[in-house]
Amino acid sequence: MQVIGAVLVVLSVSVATISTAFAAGITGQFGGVAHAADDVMVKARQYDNEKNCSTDTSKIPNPVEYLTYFNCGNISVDDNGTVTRHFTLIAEEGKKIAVSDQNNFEAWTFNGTIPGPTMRVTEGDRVQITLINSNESEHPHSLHMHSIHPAGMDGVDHPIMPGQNFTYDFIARPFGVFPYHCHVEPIETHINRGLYGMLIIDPKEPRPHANEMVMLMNGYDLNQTDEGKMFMLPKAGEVKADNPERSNDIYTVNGKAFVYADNPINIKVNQPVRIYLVNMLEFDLVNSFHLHGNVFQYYPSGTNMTAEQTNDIVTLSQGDRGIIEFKPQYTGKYMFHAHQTEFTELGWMGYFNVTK
Ligand SMILES: [Cu+2]
Repeated sequence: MQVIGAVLVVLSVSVATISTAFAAGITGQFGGVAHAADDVMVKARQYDNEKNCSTDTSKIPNPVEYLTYFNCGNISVDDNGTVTRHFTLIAEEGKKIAVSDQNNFEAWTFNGTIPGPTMRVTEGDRVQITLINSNESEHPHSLHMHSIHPAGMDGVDHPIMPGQNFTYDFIARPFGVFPYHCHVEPIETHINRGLYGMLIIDPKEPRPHANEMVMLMNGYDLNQTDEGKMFMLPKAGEVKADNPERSNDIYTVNGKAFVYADNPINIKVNQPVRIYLVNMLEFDLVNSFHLHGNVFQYYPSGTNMTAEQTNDIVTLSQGDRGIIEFKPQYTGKYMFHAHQTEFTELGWMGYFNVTK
């Protein structure tokens, strides 16, 4: 932990040094450019404010807070007016996470939570995500994001060894909602252990104002005695024995079973709600979201500003995601849950509490 702390300090010092030096340079030599850069910064901060970005990027949100916790990184603006957002993710193993009131899970985490932080950027931003693999880790890790980027930033070919770090650097595009996850084999283990989260790339023109929240659907196989196999085809003439079947014991949104049944989400009649929905469930082929007492507009992957369907259920395969929008019509308590009864009974269920 001390080493991580030291690395973090070094990182923040160097970022501070660079931005100070940069600010001095632009004010001294290019007053007009500095002014333009300031304008870009003001606009970026305004938009971040509308997006409900947290002012505390090192916060470790609990599952109730996770619903509306948006980490928009640390911003700087260069003399071309490009906004750069810098994020730091720390991969740690041996974490104990309460995945239900009764169960602690032997987790691997990005920044101490399952799922990892919701990172939020704007289309066209330069995004730099520094992934630090803790000194105390026993496995390499990586960061694979969905969306457009060069091969070297894809998190597949360069696992980061314990004690090492790497900065993923890319231009955010297209707008939409994307999962991110560790892509080190056996992938099912690195995912089951908890190394995933959500990246929202917002359109340059803001979506209509709404009460925004994230729901990342996941599960946990509590039996970690068999951690899965590497990709391996059978040798010639060999009949490959089936892997022992792994299955989920607990299903949740945002990491903890029944968290929004115990803490219903307060929303208001006629006030639009927007849910960024991602399915990171491993072992089960599909997951779903069903809303009671209403219908919603659904935008697959959030990559289009026009809704594709009006529905009360959306079914998603592994890694699939989208945006749900609805306006509560009546007051009262409304369930939302997976429309697979087993998933619901094992934790994937919550309530909206609609008031005037
Ligand atoms: Cu990993």
